[in-house]
Amino acid sequence: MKILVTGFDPFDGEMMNPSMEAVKRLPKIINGAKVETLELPTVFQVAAKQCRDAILDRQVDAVLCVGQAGGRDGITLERVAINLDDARIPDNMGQQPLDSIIQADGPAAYFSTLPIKAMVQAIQEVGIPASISNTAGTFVCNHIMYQTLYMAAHEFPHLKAGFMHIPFMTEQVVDKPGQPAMDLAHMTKGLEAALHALVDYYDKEDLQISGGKEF
Ligand code: PCA
Repeated sequence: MKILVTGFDPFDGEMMNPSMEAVKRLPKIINGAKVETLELPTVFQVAAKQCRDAILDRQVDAVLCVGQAGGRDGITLERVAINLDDARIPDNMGQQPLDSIIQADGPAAYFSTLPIKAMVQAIQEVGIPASISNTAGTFVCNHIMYQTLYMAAHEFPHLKAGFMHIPFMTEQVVDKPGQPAMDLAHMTKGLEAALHALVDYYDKEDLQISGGKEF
């Protein structure tokens, strides 16, 4: 089995993006699965095209895209991606779509096809805070999750796909008093635990446990 794990380049004036830093530090094999990694630009459409090229070139069975969600205090597995781009800030190419449908013939939303509850539980079991999130926002992270699930629905029926948001890493909040952060080693360990569970549950029903922290 082969899993593509992507991270993003830095955006919004940051020097680093913890998603790519964590992805770079993953082992090459997790729970018997080959781990392929890729850095995506924080750019609408371009990120989706590069992700599609990698899915085709590397013939992967699953894709987990990872991104930074500054302000969150734990690792979150996203449940849903919506068919909308609505950018608070310009992306890394200066594009700022507003209230823009991603795919005219696509559904309003796609649910993650990854075993998100099992992944949350696996992260918690290694001692790292994790929960399900019910919004991936409306910036490039929601965009890539929606686009990847759209590709899976239209071109790659075997492919399972989903998204994980991780907090700022500690170095990023030195100048942001009061903002939550996690150290990179913990985020990498949590990501690895989640991928371990992805392999265990790839062909199984996800766990039916409570995984959210919102009402
Ligand atoms: N986070 C952004 C895009 C890139 C990233 O790491 C987001 O949450 O949309």
